[in-house]
Amino acid sequence: MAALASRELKSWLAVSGRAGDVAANHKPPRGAGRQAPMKLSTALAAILTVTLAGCVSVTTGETVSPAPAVHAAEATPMPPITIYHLEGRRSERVVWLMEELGFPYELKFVNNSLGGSLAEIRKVNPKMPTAPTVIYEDQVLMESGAIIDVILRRHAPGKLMPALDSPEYPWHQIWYQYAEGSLLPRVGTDYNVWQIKPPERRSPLVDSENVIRFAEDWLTTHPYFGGAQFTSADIMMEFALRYTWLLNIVDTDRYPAINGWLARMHARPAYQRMVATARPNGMIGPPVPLPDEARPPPR
Ligand SMILES: N[C@@H](CCC(=O)N[C@@H](CS)C(=O)NCC(=O)O)C(=O)O
Repeated sequence: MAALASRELKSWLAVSGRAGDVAANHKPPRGAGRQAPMKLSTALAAILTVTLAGCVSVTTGETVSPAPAVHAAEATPMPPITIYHLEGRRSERVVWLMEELGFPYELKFVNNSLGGSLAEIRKVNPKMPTAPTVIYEDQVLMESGAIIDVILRRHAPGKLMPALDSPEYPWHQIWYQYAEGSLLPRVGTDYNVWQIKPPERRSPLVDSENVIRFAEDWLTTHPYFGGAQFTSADIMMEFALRYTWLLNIVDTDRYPAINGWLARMHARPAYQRMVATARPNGMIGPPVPLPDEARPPPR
């Protein structure tokens, strides 16, 4: 997606024209530092960590320093964070998460200018200027999935993910990783290649249609990607599928379960608060949709 994103940025810069002011929305604290009761799942994780501490490395024979115990069971107060943001892009995931949890955050972006917002990101994260970039205590964080995981496990344990020992947990994890690990790379690759040279037939390998169909099949039998409840897997998958829909990589009418799920995600009050704050002018610099004739017919 990096190449795709860079190409998009060129067209964004070409079309955006004006750079507005850096929007800095400082939200008042809402429920920061709530304590949650210890869950069996987090207790098991702590026990496992303590058990594994002090192992001997098989390859080197050296004693591995004991790992500090995991205190995932107790929520530590959420520190102030600053989210560096591009309107309509992955950084929305972190804003949405904060709205779901009722945690405060500062949001930085240049209104209506993806190029301007990216310039702000470069100031704090020059080596890997991607959105989201998050200032968290004295660290500069990136990778939306990692940021969400850190916030949930440290500051909201037990929320927005199934219990570790529940049957839902493995599939929650699969979908959580699938968004960036399987879906978007294949969609991005097909989009880039098909723009240059529309294929005569579909690849026999897993392609963009496969990864979307797999998600559709899951949603025909489960209300959410995490199973019965809304979880952070839904937050990860929403951008992946919404953006995929904009690329016109498939005929979206063929995926009613995804369409229904997207509508439910977008109706969530926290999602709507995110849109009002983080996408005040709508989708800035939407990607150029693939022409219908550039994609092969469905299997
Ligand atoms: N896997 C990363 C992807 C980050 C990423 O590529 N973000 C895009 C925006 S959606 C970006 O910053 N693009 C700017 C560029 O590639 O120059 C994540 O989930 O945070």
